[in-house]
Amino acid sequence: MQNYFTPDIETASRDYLTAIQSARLIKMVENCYKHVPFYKQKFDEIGLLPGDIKSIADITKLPFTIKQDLRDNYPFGLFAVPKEKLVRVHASSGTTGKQTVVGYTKHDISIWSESAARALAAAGATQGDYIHISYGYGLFTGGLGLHYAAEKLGATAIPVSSGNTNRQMQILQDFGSDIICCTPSYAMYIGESLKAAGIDSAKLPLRAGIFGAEAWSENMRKEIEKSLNIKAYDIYGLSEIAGPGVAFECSEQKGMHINEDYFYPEIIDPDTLEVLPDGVFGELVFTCIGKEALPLVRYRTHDISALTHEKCGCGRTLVKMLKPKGRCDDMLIIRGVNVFPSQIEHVILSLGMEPNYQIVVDRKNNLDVMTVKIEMSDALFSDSVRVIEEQEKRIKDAMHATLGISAIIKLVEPRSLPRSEGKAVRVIDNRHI
Ligand code: DLL
Repeated sequence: MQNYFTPDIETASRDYLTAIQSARLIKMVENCYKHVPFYKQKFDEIGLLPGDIKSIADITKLPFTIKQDLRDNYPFGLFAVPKEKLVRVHASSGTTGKQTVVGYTKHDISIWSESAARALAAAGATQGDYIHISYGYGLFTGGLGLHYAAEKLGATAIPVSSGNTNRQMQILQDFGSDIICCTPSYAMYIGESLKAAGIDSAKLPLRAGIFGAEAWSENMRKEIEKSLNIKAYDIYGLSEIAGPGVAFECSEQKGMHINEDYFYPEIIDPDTLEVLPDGVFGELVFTCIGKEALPLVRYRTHDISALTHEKCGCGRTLVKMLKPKGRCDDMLIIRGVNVFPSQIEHVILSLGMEPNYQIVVDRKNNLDVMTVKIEMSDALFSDSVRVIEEQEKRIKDAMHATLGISAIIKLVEPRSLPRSEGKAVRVIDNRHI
């Protein structure tokens, strides 16, 4: 039996969806033109008037938006509503300490919660279920996103947040969580920890998990399903567009249905910017056709995916995106946190260190571990071990303050890191997911 949250939309005809999308796009473009000076200027530059957009098919006439546009207008410059209408802001990491700030009106929180509630329902959640939320709460959208979704569904949110795995295990047992939401790597870690503690996952009521915020493979899915004795569902989202719930997996586990009545997707060739047909992988682009506070036009996600309108066995007609294959920029996702190598470089240089460094990412016990190797100057190298260790600690603290996650800092001998004749190889990602 399929469990839909909004069956009228999730199983709507293509014509009906197109009509909704067209009406919302027209309204959104007018809103952007009137209330976001950045968009008015962009539209003026290409001679586009809101009246030129008559249906969703006209979307290709609109310009793209990129992350840098959000940074250039930091923090609230792209908001289309006055402060009084905002009820929440979230933020994700930026390159030089500047975050990407996103805002929501009451209406925006409502459609985001509805979108993520569809994800919960698709994973079989109903009223009366305990939803164990181990995504981080805070500026990151994961925790609060699923939290509001659980409440919207009428289920019970358990706001555990991330970390403290012993407490997670205790709650899983004592409260009898039915559905868990966290990053897939944390799910693997919880599975291992249960095993190590001699707790049989088959005896827990837990029956499903909703995992996203980072790329994960089919093999990881199998491992998680086995170790936690559950069915594992993928969920996709990004803060700029809403947060978790932009797209979600159904019981077919073959791609994620996009909430396209709110977030209109396109796949483009990242080089030519041409729109690509169904089934062809390229860069995923979203237009927020239902949002008030931050209505981004054709936002380039840098995630590589493909769309498919093929009929889905679950009965949903919402278009699906295939599992993201990676990114077309250099952003790393470490324990669910977005990290740009340029942020790390900024910290290193601001502390007066040499500009020769290498970032190594490993996965140990199913957790991401980041090591930053930095070459010492000859002067520092000839100093005592104690001075070198103090330096390492200083960099570690600064790195933690900027990135929000800890890294292992290793100061290495001068001229010991490999030199490259072309682009420097700054990142070695040993995670094979
Ligand atoms: O990660 C929102 C989220 C929270 C999604 C909880 C799912 C669950 P950001 O921190 O802005 O937002 O990071 C967004 O994470 O552009 C992708 O590169 C990556 N990502 C998110 N979900 C998936 C997924 C949240 N299911 C960036 N598979 C996105 C692969 C994902 N990558």
